Amino acid sequence: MGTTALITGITGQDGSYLAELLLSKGYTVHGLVRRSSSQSTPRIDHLVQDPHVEDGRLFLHSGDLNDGSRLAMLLERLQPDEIYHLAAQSDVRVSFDEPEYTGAVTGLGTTRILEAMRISGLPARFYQASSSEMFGAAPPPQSEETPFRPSSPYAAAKVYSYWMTRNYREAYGLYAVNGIMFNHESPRRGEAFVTRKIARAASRIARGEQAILRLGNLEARRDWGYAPEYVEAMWRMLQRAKPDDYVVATGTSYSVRDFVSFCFERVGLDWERHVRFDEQYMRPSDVPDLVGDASKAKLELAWEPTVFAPELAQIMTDAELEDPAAVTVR
Ligand code: NAP
Ligand code: F7E
Repeated sequence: MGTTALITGITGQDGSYLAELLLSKGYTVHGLVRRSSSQSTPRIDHLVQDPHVEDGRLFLHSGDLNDGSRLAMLLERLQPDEIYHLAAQSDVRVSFDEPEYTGAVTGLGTTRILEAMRISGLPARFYQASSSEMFGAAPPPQSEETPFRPSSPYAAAKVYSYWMTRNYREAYGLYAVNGIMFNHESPRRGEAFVTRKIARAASRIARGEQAILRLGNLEARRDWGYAPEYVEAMWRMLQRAKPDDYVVATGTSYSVRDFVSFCFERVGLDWERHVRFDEQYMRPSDVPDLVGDASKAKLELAWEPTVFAPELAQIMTDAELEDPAAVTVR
């Protein structure tokens, strides 16, 4: 029997790339999908086979992070060797509008899975999708040793999940790790996140389908990497003999303004003629500058990024230009 993995958040950006990676390694992959009135699987439709075909290795199960008994039942039934917990309310701006919901899903959702593991005695390895947002106002560069100073309900919920993951490792001996991932993007990035919003707008403006791009804080700096490379780091973390926590980042930082100029340059336009400031995209508090120090991941996981923000902007803009309708399935 090969290795079996459960991915929560399989319909999201990272879940889709991770499912591809694990299937390519011969895994059997189970994915948690929450109920929706419309299809939420466009990022993984190319992986889903007819359920009647016997040699399929990808299986989808309905379930929600708010439903602990369903999560416990699925763990009991599927007996995964590895659990990649990627599901979350992941939009920082939305977390200011919906702080209680964000805490219930992004925070308590993690505890529900860890507790189901503890009670059942399931010997699975657990990956928690921790975030550079947890560093918040802490000055760069940020490493595993940097104290957290969360600046949003999302970040506070992720800090809670980070410590619950560590607590279950230290108190109960679970194999549970935190990947502290800095921003990572791709053509599959959700359309509300700033990189995708910019790449999409640059391509639409170049095609004459849009006139203006409205943005909030152009000065914020982020350490932007390429999502397919980051899911490789997640997998490597769970292959180590001992569980530990790792920062995953490029070590470079660019402003939102820089990313705008990269995308508009790609389509041959002067961004200053098309971008307008819009107050509605400002946050009650924003993280000013994130730059990760991923030395530990380099040393212990032999993981290194190869795609940096200028090339990432090109990849994302080109994908929008080629086939905007199909972009989320690339
Ligand atoms: P994403 O595209 O927003 O995907 C989030 C996933 O969570 C989706 O599959 C979503 O399902 C699912 N989900 C949300 N609420 C749920 C609920 N109540 N029950 C079950 N599933 C639920 O996020 P991503 O960019 O792939 O990120 C993956 C994880 O890494 C997240 O935890 C995120 O917070 C974290 N993270 C991301 C980054 C980054 O730069 N991308 C950096 C650090 C950490 P639907 O498809 O139905 O919405
Ligand atoms: O914002 C600024 C905004 O929403 C980046 C999530 O994956 O990464 C992501 O969180 C910056 C912020 O990502 C707009 O104020 C300006 O300073 O793309 P974002 P994020 O907040 O960094 C972390 C690591 C995660 O863990 C999260 O899950 O861009 N910004 N104007 C804007 N942002 C958006 N979304 N839209 C704008 O119009």
